[in-house]
Amino acid sequence: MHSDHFAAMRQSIIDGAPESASTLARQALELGIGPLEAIDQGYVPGMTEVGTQYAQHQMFLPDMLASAEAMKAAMAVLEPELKRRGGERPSAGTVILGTTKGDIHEIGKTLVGTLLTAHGFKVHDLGVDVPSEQFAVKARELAADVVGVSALLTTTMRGQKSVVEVLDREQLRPRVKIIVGGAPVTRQWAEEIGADGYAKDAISAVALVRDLIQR
Ligand code: B1M
Repeated sequence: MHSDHFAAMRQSIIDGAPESASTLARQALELGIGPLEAIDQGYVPGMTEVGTQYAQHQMFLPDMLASAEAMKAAMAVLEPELKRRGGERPSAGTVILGTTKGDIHEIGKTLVGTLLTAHGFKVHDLGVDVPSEQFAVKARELAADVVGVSALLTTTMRGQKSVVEVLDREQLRPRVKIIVGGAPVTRQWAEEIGADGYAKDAISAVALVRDLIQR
């Protein structure tokens, strides 16, 4: 029904056009398009196309950066709405979130945090390029239930293994559960490094965290 609108959203990301991305996000809400629907069907496909074109050398680093800015402009409109729809409710648990050391990709991790917050979890986002030890320090300080580690580069995935090792060494496990995610991450990798769970996207991350806390 809204396919033209989704196509325009996708194009705003490919064009690296923050103003257009944010205007389209506002219009989407006015048209009754859900914020998650806008992200999934409009903006994320744009990012996927950018990644493909970058890999094929049809786009370069500054283009990818401009696309990320456009994505952030859209998210700035959609995130408050996602959180608002989640509403106020008692905390379902505390989650520490961050992207591994050496990795500055933040969009997917931030989306995971937004959805967790919208579903009643208290989220402490450590940001990007986070040393493994910092996950452990915050988990202890906030008596966290779950630590979530994102990695977007094959080279920084090993930072997820390092977080597992540090939390083991600090004897924070098994009380604190560890989940991992990010484009190159697989369930097999999660099992191999001894993480408690893997989520392929932000929606399944919410279900996974809920499941791990209730277990
Ligand atoms: Co980068 N980059 N990048 N980049 N970038 C990728 C990841 C890449 C696949 C592009 C490509 O070559 N096709 C490639 C990685 C190759 C690899 O290692 N396999 C790549 C590269 C090579 C690089 C640089 C090395 C480029 C260079 O400098 N030569 C460099 C590295 C910088 C660094 O981190 N040290 C770099 C830089 C950048 C920018 C800074 C320009 C920018 C990031 C800006 C920012 O975040 N503020 C950027 C971008 C935008 C991308 C792509 C195009 C898009 C990533 C994104 O935001 N996707 C990406 C290509 C792609 O993924 N198709 C690419 C949208 C987001 C919603 O999806 O992040 O996958 P995603 O998150 C999803 C799931 O993965 C999951 O849920 C999310 C929502 O559903 N998920 C989790 C994520 N984290 C989770 C955690 C969980 C659970 C689920 O639990 C804890």
